[in-house]
Amino acid sequence: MMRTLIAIALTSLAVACGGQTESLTVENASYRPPLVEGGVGVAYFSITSNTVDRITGVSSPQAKAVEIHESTSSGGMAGMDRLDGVDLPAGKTVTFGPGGLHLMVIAPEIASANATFPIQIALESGRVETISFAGAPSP
Ligand SMILES: [Cu+2]
Repeated sequence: MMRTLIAIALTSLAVACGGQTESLTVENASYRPPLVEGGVGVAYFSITSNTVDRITGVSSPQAKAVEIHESTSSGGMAGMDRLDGVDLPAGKTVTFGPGGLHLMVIAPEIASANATFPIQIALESGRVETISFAGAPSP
């Protein structure tokens, strides 16, 4: 009798964990290339995960490196901090945009006009997503 109860408990746990499919929604992915070769570009997007996760790494096959930054201002001085990762709460949109979180793209290859720029986002859950960023004109 006890053994049956345990079996039932384990079964319902498996259903609770496996019943929801992980999904990741990325919107407004835009990329601003550097003005000069070897410079630094910036990428913005918004991302929503339906399960709790964390961005743990960013990279691009077309750049030397990609870093996660957050803009700061203290005592009237604008600056930015480099972050190791960004938490993604379940179902909440996290926005990378001007004045806040952003991706810095170090020494990207110079792409032709209107080409998309690929950036891979690695998540703590093991998921890896490649996002195509739409090129924006240089400022
Ligand atoms: Cu930055």
